Amino acid sequence: MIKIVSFKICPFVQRVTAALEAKKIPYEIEYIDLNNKPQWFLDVSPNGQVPIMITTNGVTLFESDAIIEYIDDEHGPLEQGVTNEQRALDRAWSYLGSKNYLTQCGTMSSKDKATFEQRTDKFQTAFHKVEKQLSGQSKFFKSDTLSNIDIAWLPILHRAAIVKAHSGFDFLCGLPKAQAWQQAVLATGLADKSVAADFNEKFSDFYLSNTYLTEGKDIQSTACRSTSCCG
Ligand SMILES: N[C@@H](CCC(=O)N[C@@H](CS)C(=O)NCC(=O)O)C(=O)O
Repeated sequence: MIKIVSFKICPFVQRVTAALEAKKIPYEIEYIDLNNKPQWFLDVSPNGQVPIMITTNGVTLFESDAIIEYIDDEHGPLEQGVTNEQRALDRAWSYLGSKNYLTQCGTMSSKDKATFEQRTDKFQTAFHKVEKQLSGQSKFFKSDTLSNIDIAWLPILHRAAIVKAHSGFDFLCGLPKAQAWQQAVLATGLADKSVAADFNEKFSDFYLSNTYLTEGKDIQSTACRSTSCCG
C-alpha cells in the first residue's frame, strides 16, 4: 500500500491526501514530529520535508507537485479529455494555490494587528484573482467536475473556513463566487477525509491561540467580518 509521511497540519500533505481520497486510492499515513525528524525520514527525504510518498514499489517520492503528477500518471486524471493547454493552465492555477499555503500560514500566525492586516492584504490578492476567474455558473473552479485546481486550493479553503468559524474573520469576505466555490469544495467531504481526526484541535492550538486572530480585541473591525460586510 502507498504510504504518506505527514505532519498533521501541513497543507502540502493535505493536497496529496485529498487527491488520494478523491480517487479513492488506499494509503496509510505516518505522522512525524518536524521538530525532531526521525533519522529514517532524513535518510529518505531529500528536502527533509513532508509530504513524502512511498509507492507500492518502495520508491520514495518527494515534493507535493511531483507527487500529484505521479498520482495522475499512475491512477489516471480526475477529468478526461483535458487538452495540453488546459492541463498547463490547471497546473498554473494549482501553483497559485500551493504558492499561497505558507502565505496563509504566516497570516494566521500574525501576533499583532498591523502584521495581520499587511499579510492579509497580500494573501487576499490571490483570492481576488480567483474571484475574477470564477464564472459563478459552476460548482467547482472550472466546471461541475472536481479538478486538480480544486484539490490544490482545498487546504487553503478548508483553513479559511475553520478560521471563520472560530473567529468570525473571513479571508474570502466580499468575494461571493469564491465563497460559493469554498462551500462546494467543502461539501465534497474531502477536506475532512484528508486530515486526521484531531486536525481542528491541532490546527487551533497552533494558529488560533496566542495569535491576533483570537487575541485581537479589534478583530471585528479588521477588514471584514462575516457578521458585517459579508453578512
Ligand atoms: N515544496 C514542498 C514544501 C513542503 C513543506 O514546506 N513542508 C513543511 C511542512 S508543511 C515541512 O516539511 N517543513 C519542515 C522543514 O522544512 O524542515 C512540497 O511542496 O512538498
